[in-house]
Amino acid sequence: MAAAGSGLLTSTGAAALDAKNGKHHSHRKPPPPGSHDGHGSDGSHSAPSNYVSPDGPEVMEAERKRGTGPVRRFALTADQVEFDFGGAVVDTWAYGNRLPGKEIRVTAGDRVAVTLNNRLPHSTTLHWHGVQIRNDMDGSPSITQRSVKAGASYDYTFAVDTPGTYWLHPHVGVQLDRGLYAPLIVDDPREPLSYDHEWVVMIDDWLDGVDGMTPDAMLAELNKNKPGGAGGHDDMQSSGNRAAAAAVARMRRRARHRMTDDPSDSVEHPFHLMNGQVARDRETFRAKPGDRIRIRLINAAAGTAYRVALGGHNMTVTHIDGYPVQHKSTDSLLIAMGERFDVLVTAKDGVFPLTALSAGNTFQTAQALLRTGDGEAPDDKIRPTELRSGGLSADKFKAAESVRLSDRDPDRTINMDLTGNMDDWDWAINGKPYTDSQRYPVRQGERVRITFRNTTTMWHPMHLHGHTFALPDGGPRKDTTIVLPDKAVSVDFDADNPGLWMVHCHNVYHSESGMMTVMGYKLHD
Ligand SMILES: [Cu+2]
Repeated sequence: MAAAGSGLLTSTGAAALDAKNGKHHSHRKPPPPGSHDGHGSDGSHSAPSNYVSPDGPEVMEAERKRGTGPVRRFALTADQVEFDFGGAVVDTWAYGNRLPGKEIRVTAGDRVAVTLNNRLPHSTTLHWHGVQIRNDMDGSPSITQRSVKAGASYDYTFAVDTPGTYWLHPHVGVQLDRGLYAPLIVDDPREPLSYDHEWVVMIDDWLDGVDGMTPDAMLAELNKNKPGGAGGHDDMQSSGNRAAAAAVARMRRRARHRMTDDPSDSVEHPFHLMNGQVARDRETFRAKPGDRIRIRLINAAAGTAYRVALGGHNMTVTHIDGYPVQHKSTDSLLIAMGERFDVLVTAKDGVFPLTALSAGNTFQTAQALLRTGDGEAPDDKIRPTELRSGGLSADKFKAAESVRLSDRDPDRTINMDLTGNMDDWDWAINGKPYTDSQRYPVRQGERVRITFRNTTTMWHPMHLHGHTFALPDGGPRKDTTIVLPDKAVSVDFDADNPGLWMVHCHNVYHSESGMMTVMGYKLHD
């Protein structure tokens, strides 16, 4: 078992190891000749120097400040399993024989100790989405750790000091689009909200194992047009190949006829799941009329934003991406990949559909039921009228006063132009597809602004690891924000968590095709 935080991992060593394990990188464009980025043609590699090491003293100092509460132990086994979605049986990968994986619930101030057992036929990692974590536990392969090899185990240990709704998933390839995800809930020891029940709801789009498709086959198909692109995916089944090709062709056709710049699905998924179930096998949550229910909505999808409503109810939004917002009541929400919304509802008497409508042009739904009384369940394809308003998005909210980022001019502005197009699938940041030696420098103590400018015709939910930025004008604190086509979004944060941190689109088919980079804390001279 690899010892976490052993102090032996240098970024150079990790990169060299990753260079040897180049199979899942084969879809990437090679770096231009003479480029300082990326691996040399002989496989040699020089990691940028003068950056904080993921397990360096600066990282450990930041971790010490998060406290030394009790250690809570968990084990997760990533395994090859079989699921049945309303009669469609698929082979896939998941954390145990369940979907989503078993919830990890701790209290702010705790230390978390999770042993990952990897029974997959591929290396993997765990990433703790939204957690301001110590850098070497962040799960970014070849940046913060070596990937955990097939058959191996790894101990993740870290303190959590901020309550909220988070989740976990791998950060290797397109594994997120299998069944590898679970909620991570950090309770507030001084919880200010009062409610009778809590309902954690993970929404997901699904293609793995359907018609022989796999996320890797889909990624290869998407990257087929790319110069120097896919090839070498010799393990693909041909039926899966054909299914992926047909889905990609439909997606590109739809994109040409799209009427709006709304977040739409970029990669077709035949199933949409709420807590691991298709609508036909929907989950039922039971409560009493008048009960107050806190629903924690988590979009764990690889490529789909959802409009979400609870039929017959208004929802009071209390938190976004784990952080409190000024409460606002709405009939529906728009939730991008990686985003979380906590809402309070007061249950009426009857049976009500909690529906997630895929925000693309395929109009599929995921559904669960809230049942507080007798009565017939609504049709599993019903679309509550509450969805008609289109869904309130996170940018319409303000941060709660307690978590509002202080007013301060940025010490540093990083411009990230989101680039690429749907036909070439050449997604990148500032025109440069991801390599693990990229660094956008910041220094500890700075107020940093990242300006995401979307030059593409697709929308991108941009995610920053290890930090919680603020949207402009007192907007909510977030770790993932929607950037619509032709729009720019500036996010501000304090550089207070040293290390090397991924910045990427949370459409996994965009990030794995290049829309991903690394923000690095410079060492002080
Ligand atoms: Cu994207």
